[in-house]
Amino acid sequence: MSNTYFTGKNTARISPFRIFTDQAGYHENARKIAVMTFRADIFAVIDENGDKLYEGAVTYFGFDECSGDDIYIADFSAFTKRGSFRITAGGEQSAVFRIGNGVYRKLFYDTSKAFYYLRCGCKLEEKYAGRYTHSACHTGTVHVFGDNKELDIHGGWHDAGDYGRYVTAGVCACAQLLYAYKMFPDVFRSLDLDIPESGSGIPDILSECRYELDWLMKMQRSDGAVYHKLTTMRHAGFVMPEGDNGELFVFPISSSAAADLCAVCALASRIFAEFDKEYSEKLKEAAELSYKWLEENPEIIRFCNPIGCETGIYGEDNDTDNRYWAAAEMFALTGEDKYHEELISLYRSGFDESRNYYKSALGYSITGGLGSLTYILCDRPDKNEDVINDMKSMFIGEAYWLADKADKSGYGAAMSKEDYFWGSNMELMHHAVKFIFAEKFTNDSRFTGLAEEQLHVLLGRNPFGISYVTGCGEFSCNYPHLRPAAADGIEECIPGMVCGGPNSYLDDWRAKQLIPQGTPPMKCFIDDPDCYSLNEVTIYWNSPVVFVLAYLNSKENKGTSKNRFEQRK
Ligand code: 9MR
Ligand code: 9MR
Ligand code: ZN
Repeated sequence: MSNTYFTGKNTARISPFRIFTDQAGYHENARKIAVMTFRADIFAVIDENGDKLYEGAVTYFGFDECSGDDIYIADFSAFTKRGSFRITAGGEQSAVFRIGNGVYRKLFYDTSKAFYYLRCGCKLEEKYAGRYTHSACHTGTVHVFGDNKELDIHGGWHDAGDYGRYVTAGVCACAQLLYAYKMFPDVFRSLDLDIPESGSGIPDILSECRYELDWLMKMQRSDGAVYHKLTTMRHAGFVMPEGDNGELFVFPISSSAAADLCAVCALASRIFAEFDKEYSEKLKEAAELSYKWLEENPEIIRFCNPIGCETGIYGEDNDTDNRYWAAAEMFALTGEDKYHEELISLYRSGFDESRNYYKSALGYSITGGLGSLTYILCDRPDKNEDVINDMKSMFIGEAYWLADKADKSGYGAAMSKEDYFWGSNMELMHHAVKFIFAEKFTNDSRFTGLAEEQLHVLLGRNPFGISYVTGCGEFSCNYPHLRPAAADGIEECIPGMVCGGPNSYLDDWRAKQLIPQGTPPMKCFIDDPDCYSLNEVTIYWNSPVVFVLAYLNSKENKGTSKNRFEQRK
């Protein structure tokens, strides 16, 4: 019997390279470390003709706990020539990588463009999608679960490898993109994503966010409550999105969804004010409506899957962080005292001690950090300086703790064993984002370059020498748990998709079958489309990568204003 849920493709490949580098490359003045797991005395940097351009001594780093590897290091930081190179040592070589300006530009384009490929409810035309076209999907009537009502709600991004659309997940991704824009507007002003809205005078990343925001606002009820998700009862098999004909439902409301929707609409309202007054006003009204609903419903309303529904839950057992974030965004937008007071009061006494870390977490489920950052960064004259300083020390303290982890890791990852759970690459990238803010808040050079180091791990400097972003590098993920990728018959996966990464809990049956018990956490990965707890993709794993790349590109622009942003190639 054929099981449509199982591709059964054997896609496991072993890297032909045994020296691990970032496969996108390195800025010329960056610290440049390649990692190897075998002993050699010297290493060399070679160019495309195989000519040796630099030599150095290999050093022994020590044993790395997360991977179980003995680590040897090739430090070629002093090599600053621009071009394409490989590292060689002991008869082995690395994948090709670049050094110079613009090494992350194509990736910035691809990871930002990924959201377009996940658009739901519209046709993806060849003009914008190249080979990855499909006709409009999920445009049917939507039933309100447990009610006789029907709604016309289409749009938004597919969440992930599945075709569900979930409010809290969508909000998180959208908010992180909006923050990226807010922090580094320069790099987004020149980022043309080749989407239908390109050339409208609004930065493409904002138009992409608007596609999601429009859908999110449709998930809001007229009383301000917000449906938690819109999916079929069960996940589709490996079919193209337009082939998923299961009946669509919006499922019950949750207070996290209402608070998150309020927060992202308030944030977007601030940003869109510069481009489209009317839209900004509409977003503000949506935010206010949900905030009012939150005030009238102070108790948490949790989401649980109704019987028979098997799609993602995104359940949360606490909504204080979501309400805190909403208050912060409303204060930033309006400056009104009532939001300010609510924010300060939640900050001071809303969280019990075991949940203090909620105030710095960046989502998807715990969003307090987004609230804290908004408060620190918004320009309102009457902010409470004590609270600001306290919030900053919280982020800085955490970043020092993460920096220590990075120092101890042979691969330079600010991760401990426990961090390798479902979506560990999100954790890795959130840590990168924390280094970026710590650098901004302290000017301590200890943080400089640490965000980049995390990216290097994502892009190939890891025990498999695999780049976890599709289409990036000679050896990269190509078989993610992504329905269109499995169904479109095209060998090369849509580029720019960030895979979840190693997960020591092996949360799906196929991963359990393929990966032996006791495998070190950092090695609990396989690029197999059936292992959804390892190599699925989601919008909120892409968004922090876009943030980090925006930061790096913006840093580069500042350093070398002469070098024009060559969009893609
Ligand atoms: O494809 C689904 C994936 O997107 C989800 O992350 C995952 C967990 O909710 O579920 C996957 O769907 C599986 C379903 O839950 C059980 N049958 C097999 C499906 C995937 O092959
Ligand atoms: O990213 C989510 C992960 O943190 C959870 O452990 C996991 C199981 O609940 O669900 C993940 O989210 C999936 C969602 O439920 C359905 N769409 C795909 C998401 C990524 O795998
Ligand atoms: Zn769709």
